[in-house]
Amino acid sequence: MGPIGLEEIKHNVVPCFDMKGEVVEVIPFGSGHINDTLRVTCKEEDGSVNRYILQRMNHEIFKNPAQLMENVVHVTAFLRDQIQAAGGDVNRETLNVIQTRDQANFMSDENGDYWRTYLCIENAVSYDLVESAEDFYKSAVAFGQFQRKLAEYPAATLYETIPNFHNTVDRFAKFKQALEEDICGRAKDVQEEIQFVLEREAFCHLICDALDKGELPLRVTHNDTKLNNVMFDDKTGEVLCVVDLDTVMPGSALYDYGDSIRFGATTGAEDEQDLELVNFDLELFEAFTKGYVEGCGGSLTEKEIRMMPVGAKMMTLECGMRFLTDHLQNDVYFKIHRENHNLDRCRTQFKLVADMEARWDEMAAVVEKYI
Ligand code: ADP
Ligand code: GN1
Ligand code: MG
Repeated sequence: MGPIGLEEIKHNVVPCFDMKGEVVEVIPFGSGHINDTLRVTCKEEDGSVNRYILQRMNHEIFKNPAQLMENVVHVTAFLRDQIQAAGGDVNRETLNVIQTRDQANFMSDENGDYWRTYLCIENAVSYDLVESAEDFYKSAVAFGQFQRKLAEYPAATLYETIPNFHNTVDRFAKFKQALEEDICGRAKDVQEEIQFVLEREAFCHLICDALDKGELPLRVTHNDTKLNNVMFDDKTGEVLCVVDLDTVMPGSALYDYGDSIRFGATTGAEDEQDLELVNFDLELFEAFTKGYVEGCGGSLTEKEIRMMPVGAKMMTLECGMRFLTDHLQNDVYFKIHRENHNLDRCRTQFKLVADMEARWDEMAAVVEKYI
């Protein structure tokens, strides 16, 4: 996808959506690795301000934007009914799709780019780093509740927006293929990281095998539960909304649980270059575990809870492997902002995996408390 031109968007894309008022500002927004996100501010004649989140969907990653938007529209409608029944605020507690002026859920432009718009959740923030155990705990409750709210969702009607998204065995195979192809000759410089993955091939099977055998239940999960996909009220500090619904698909609760741990139960940022600053944090691990079990409201099975350390390590290893694969493939998947950015990200993930392995018994003891 090409670079983004704000003026062009203002004139060619924004007017296609049913936004209220005159456009006064269009600015880049957020720090997601996949879509291009903008915030559009409009002013009405009476002075009231309306804000929207406009996104250029990454259609190299999400091959079928129409199916993806169908998922999002159906899932958000389902959530909206529950929020309404509970007397909540439907404008702030779920994403709301703003249609185009001809009532479509997204549009494509002459460059072949796909666009969609959400109502901007007002007076809300998301965090790129865990600032307190309390916030992390709250995000855990929110992700647990999110999964619980979707427990009755007709899973068979959901499109798989990225096939095999958290199939770690498949991720391993794709990593090996990228290694064999080594299209930009980077493999020679990352031998230590490559060995780290190869030594853990057997581990990659644990969740896939348990799902195949029916030992773990398939649920409707979010699949991308990093902390910056949760919006907090900027005044009360309470969680308002889970965003980034592009990967809502059938999956394991361990994916949601584990992905949050990999991003949040650490003392360093995902792309920290000084690995001494990146340590697995057992206190944050426990805060999240407690919140997630509570948020799921007793719906997790004993096996799911026992396997939580596996989920945490699996999602961390898988993500590191995905960053390394992208580094070997010349950075075509995750957005990068500097040289070797994906390699830096890979290294933090592997540092966390190594820490988890060293503290495995302590992790097992923590989750045991919540069975
Ligand atoms: P990506 O897939 O690239 O991660 P996201 O959908 O997560 O894109 O959006 C990027 C960021 O934009 C989020 O982390 C969040 O901070 C912010 N954001 C997304 N949707 C909204 C919304 N409806 N209202 C306010 N902020 C939002
Ligand atoms: C991407 O979209 P975003 O930035 O919330 C990625 C996740 C990774 C994460 C790593 C669709 O999440 O799977 O875990 O980056 N999303 C997709 O930070 O691939
Ligand atoms: Mg995101």
